[in-house]
Amino acid sequence: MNDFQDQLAAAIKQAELPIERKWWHTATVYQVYPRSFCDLNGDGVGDIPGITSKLDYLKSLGIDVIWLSPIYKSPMDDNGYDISDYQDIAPEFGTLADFDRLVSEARNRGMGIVLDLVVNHTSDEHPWFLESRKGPGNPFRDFYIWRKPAPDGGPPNSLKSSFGGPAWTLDPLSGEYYLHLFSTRQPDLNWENPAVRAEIYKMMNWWLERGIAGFRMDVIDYIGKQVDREIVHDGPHLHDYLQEMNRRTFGNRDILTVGETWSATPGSALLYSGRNRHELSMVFQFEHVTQQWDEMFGKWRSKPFDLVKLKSVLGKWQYALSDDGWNSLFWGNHDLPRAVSKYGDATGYPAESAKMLATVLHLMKGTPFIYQGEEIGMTNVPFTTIEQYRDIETLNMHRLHIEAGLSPEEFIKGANENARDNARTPMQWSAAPYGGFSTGVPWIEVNPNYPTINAEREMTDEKSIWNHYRKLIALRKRHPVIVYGIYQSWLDSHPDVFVYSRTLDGERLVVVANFRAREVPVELPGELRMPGECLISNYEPVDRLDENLTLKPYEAFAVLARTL
Ligand code: TEU
Ligand code: CA
Repeated sequence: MNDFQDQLAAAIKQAELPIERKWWHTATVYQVYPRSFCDLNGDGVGDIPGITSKLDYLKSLGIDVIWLSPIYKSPMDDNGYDISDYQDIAPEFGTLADFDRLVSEARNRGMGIVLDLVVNHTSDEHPWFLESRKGPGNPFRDFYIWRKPAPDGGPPNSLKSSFGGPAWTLDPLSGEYYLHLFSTRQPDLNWENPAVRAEIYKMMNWWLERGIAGFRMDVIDYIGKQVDREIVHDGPHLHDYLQEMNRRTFGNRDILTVGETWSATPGSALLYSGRNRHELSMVFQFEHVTQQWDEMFGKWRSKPFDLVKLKSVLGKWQYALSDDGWNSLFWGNHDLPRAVSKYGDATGYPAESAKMLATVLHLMKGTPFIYQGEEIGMTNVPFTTIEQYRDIETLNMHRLHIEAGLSPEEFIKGANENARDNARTPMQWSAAPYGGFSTGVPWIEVNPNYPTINAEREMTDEKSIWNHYRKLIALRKRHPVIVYGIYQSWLDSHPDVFVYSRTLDGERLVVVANFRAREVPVELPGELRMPGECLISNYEPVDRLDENLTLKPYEAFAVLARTL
């Protein structure tokens, strides 16, 4: 036996330990950004009845779980991530009755609804904050984080807001500063206050009683913050709070929970999702995202795409959570650019590269998340002026960067590549006006490519991106090796090609993907060369892994072979 076989045998033994199988291991999640998904009443804003009207669409794709970005009552300073009432629905999205109907119609089709839990902060219009700002002595004062000014009258310390500028705003009423790690209208809750935690748990139980299938937890790595020590993420009590939350809310229910944790490392991911931790099902980690950002200017100045690094980051997470914990798998979400624009070739090889990316992601170990429109190959939007942008982050950053001397053209170039607005243009349903999203003028412009990129067209074409996603989702249900197989990467330093295998119960699945818009020769390692069954391909099926392959532009396929 060579080294590789030894290692593999050991790993398989580990994996065959009785790991508790969960329904969400085989599930595929679809993220809906309600504002931009489907507008049924023609006011230009997507709504809950619109989502309900598309359940059959999602069912036919094979989706099991729908994660809704926030639908709660909100002044919409950050499109709903600023909540003014946790137990009501934003009127532009509908009513609680609309929501209950969505849950039951989804359940009728075997699908669950996951809500976005935004409890690091509220809106400044939340009644708790309205009370809190009345001054020291108010029973709600300690629901938020207030500090006296520094001796010079400035902010208490140097914490910064993600959306630019200081994280502290002075409230003239009491002469104290409140903390907001996001916009000035998103004051941070004080998790050190047990009364805050009790209110949150009560609210979570109220939604659980309504039959939801889980929570996606916004910036959950921030709730243990200790502001006086300028500790924001991974504070000393973060995991205590999560264990308490688990115990007092969803712990005895079979739901899916996923934490948004930009700070996660493989080590902390095991704390969140390890089998005996009683915290979350899994977290979103962002290392493959931030690794593409500039060290100085972050996402507003992109770096050339580096496949070797991408492979090493994704591989690191696959290995780290192979025996314990669980990975989430995603390319995009409502905060990120469109996957095909970021990692593929949206102009030269849109369909090939979108399918390649889907293949690589969906055949890894973890729960795949599809961001709305990704399944039809939606791309970044070519806005040319700042007036077309809507996102508070883009607008704030525009102001700050222009003040700092960046030219407007340069800013737009960065925004074209990485602004959150790219993900938020309306879902392109058809070639009808406004892409079939609405009969009225949408709140943000539709991507002008909707006549060619739209769901109606994708669904009728057997070779479409949509049908490719559909196949991948179905494969996961049919082949345990995709769900539980041991991950092994190959050709780690190859600059153009991603190769990995998954092994379980005498089966081996090999995934080969070309990340370039040209033909790439590749020499496969001896262990991988064998005949097998092609499960999926974005060109002609390949049923033999030979020593020397020449991959077509963005070619990707997966071959399943028996090893025993
Ligand atoms: O995002 C957390 C977050 O840190 C992002 O603002 C991130 O820094 C940015 O998108 C990257 O440029 C969550 C939500 O997903 C986001 O939509 C909210 O704006 C934010 O929290 C505040 O709730
Ligand atoms: Ca509407």
